[in-house]
Amino acid sequence: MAADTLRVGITCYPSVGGSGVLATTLGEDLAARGHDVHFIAYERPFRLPSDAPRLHFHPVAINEYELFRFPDYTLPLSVRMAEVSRDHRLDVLHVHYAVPHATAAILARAMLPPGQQPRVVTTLHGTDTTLLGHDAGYAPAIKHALASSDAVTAVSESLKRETQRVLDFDGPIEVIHNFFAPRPPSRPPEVVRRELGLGDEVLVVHSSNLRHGKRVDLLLETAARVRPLEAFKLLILAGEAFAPFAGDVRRLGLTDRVIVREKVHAIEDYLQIADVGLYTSDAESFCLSILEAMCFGCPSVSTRVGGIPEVVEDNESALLVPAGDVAALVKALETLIHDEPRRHALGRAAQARARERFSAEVIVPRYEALYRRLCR
Ligand code: GMT
Repeated sequence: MAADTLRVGITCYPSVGGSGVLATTLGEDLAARGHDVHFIAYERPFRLPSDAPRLHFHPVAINEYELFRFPDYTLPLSVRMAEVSRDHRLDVLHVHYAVPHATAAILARAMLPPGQQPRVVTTLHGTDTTLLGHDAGYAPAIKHALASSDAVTAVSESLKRETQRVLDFDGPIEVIHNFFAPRPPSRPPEVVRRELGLGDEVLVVHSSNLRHGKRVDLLLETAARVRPLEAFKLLILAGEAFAPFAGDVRRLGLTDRVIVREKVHAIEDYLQIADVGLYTSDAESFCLSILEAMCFGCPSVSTRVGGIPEVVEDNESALLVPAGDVAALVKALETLIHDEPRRHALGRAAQARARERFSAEVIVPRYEALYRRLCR
């Protein structure tokens, strides 16, 4: 192994979600740069390739004992983290999302003798602060895990400020923005357009886990108020089942306007034909989905919340409107549907911004530098 090779353990939520996507992409990129990367989770992260050199996956087995009403993940995870750290002499354990990953990493480190302890890096992604940080049953444990980490990073300045405020945390937090490294689409654009039954409509895309904060109600209401309805189709790339919203689609007269694809792996196939992104969230520490669209020259209409104004500039690479303002969302979306030159200008600016600020080439060396600083 080369002297400058790092051995990095990564734990994330392996399901469809921004933090898991970011962690997986980071691991892939670190491996491509010659580092040894070990994923530790209850399931293989959904975008993790199975054949890449230097990428390893260590499953965490969870037993369900009759004795316990709720199965415990934190302890088996910490034991697996300690085993992998010891067996593969990890330099760094990088955990994405504080609960319970940071707590498990702190425990794993404490289980190992001093010479075998990895450095613990905790990356905050959003709801670990903005939701759980408000819960008195979690906040002290989150704050303890952050204070015990060797380094804490947040995916936006906005999330850093929220973490300081909500958790009253005064330790150092380094802001390292998210990045996205798109893979080449697996199918030509015309094949994907045919699959979706698209004619010359503008394709509006929304990609999320559909949780409450994404405000799918506002997303559909916005779509229903756009005129003329025939000018666009709305493609929803759903990380979770869309069934709970199917009734709203019918009620709003959107049945022939909305196309849904659930748990899509080859997201690039659809992003390559996307014209406008639509995001109506109440809160968002970064919004990786907006960045994913930017990488394909697709500008978004979005609410101006959390870290989104760090990702895009209003009127330059996106149109931002106040949270909850459906009339403003409709107006902005109609503008981009009908004004093709404006849409393309914003899209070009969005793509350039994604390359300059949020590419793997820019962001991954920041994590590498952090790991090296901690391991000196
Ligand atoms: O959006 C979610 O609820 C999922 C969550 C996650 O942990 O996957 O997303 C958070 O992390 C993403 C990656 O850093 C960010 O792009 C999202 O903005 C953030 N979500 C929220 O803050 C609500």
